[in-house]
Amino acid sequence: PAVVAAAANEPRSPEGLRYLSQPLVTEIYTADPSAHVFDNRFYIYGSHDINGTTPEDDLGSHFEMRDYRVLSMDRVGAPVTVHPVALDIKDVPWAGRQMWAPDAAFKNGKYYLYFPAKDKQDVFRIGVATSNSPTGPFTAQPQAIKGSYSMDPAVFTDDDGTSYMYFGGIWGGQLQRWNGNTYNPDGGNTDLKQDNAPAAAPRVAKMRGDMLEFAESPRQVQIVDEAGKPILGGDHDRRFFEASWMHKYNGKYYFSYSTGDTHFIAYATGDSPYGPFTYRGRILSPVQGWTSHHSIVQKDGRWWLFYHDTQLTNKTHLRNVKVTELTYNPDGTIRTIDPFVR
Ligand code: FUB
Repeated sequence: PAVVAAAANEPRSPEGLRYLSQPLVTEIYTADPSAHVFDNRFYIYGSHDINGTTPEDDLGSHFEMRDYRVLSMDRVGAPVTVHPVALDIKDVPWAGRQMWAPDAAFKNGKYYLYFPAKDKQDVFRIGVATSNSPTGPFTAQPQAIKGSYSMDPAVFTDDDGTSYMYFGGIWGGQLQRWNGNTYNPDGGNTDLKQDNAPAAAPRVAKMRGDMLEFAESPRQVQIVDEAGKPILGGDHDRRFFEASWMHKYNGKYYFSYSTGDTHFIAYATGDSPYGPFTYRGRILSPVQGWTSHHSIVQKDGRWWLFYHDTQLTNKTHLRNVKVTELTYNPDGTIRTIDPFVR
């Protein structure tokens, strides 16, 4: 009977489904987890969601985050530490509002926190802050990274030590307003509005050795179908929306991302960090909540998918980070994860 009672008390979604995994922490709201392993411990760099006053809209104005908190744990299932504020918007001279999904890197004996925020002109830029500790506090550079724009940075370091930043996101992320690398204020609030043309492309730029600036102008990342044709703007089930992530498995580059309004985490693979990447399928089916954002990291020979949903609040802007194991098929494809137990 005790077991039956425990099952009856198990949290369920508004549709009555059991969740695949439980929130890593409940004392603060967390989202957009970029997980890394430093010194054999997981460090999770994510958004720190707050309940602001701005009404919900398609630009994500209700995501009004103002600081970052780092989470850490020795292994999946071990206690999670919620570290103090790592970076506050008041300490970033160029930033105006909305500290969205960050990422981090370790190089040259230093930790780097990469974060997007709208500047004083309300244009998204990406900044960098440094620390001697993986949990901060981080000190922001006085200006955003030169030539950076849009949001959702993900910094990947290849086996040869070269680091690349992937970034961008349409709709509230403003990527549709960037023609090449030039800002077009008339670019609108959604996408390129050309359903039969290639979708807006995520961007990639090699990082300078000091990790503080780009070493080159951002390039467009091509995502193509099995026939080598670009994924089109109208293909909402497969086209890039936001939440870039890069990892390498068996020598292949896996570029993964959110499809936004269709709520999948999808992936595409290639032979170079610059792409092109061929669409391969879905990593994560839609979670509870509008946004989906993830990271993939290996520790002790196992692969982990960090993601978020809105289990704690059922409010799209008050999310909670989760983790579950990710597995590959023998041909290198990733088994799609359902965030609910059906
Ligand atoms: O958290 C704010 C934004 O929502 C992120 O930058 C996107 O990836 C989406 O999760």
